[in-house]
Amino acid sequence: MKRLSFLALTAAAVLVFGLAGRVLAHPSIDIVASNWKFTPGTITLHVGEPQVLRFTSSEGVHGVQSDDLGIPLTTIMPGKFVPVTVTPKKAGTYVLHCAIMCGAGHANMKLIVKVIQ
Ligand SMILES: [Cu+2]
Repeated sequence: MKRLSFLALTAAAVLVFGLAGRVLAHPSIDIVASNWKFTPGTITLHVGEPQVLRFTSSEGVHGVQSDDLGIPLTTIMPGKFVPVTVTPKKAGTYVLHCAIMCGAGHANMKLIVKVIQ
């Protein structure tokens, strides 16, 4: 009996925290911009699964934007994280170029987003 209630409690806890986790905190990926790259430079997302991208900068002001992925123009600055929630609709490889002119390496600064099923 004791063992059964322990199991029931564990199952309830897993259910509650599992649901809360899904609702309150989508999985997140930290992405650090610098002169002139994103780290990591490639991320992988899944179709239909919300994901929080937390952007920050270790050097300079940069930006991201993607109409295809529903990412509004987002300024990335040192000292703070900017969360952007993305729910990809279509599989594919999306190349996000830095959206804010940031200097000599700006044209080559990109984040590759792979979306898979
Ligand atoms: Cu730039």
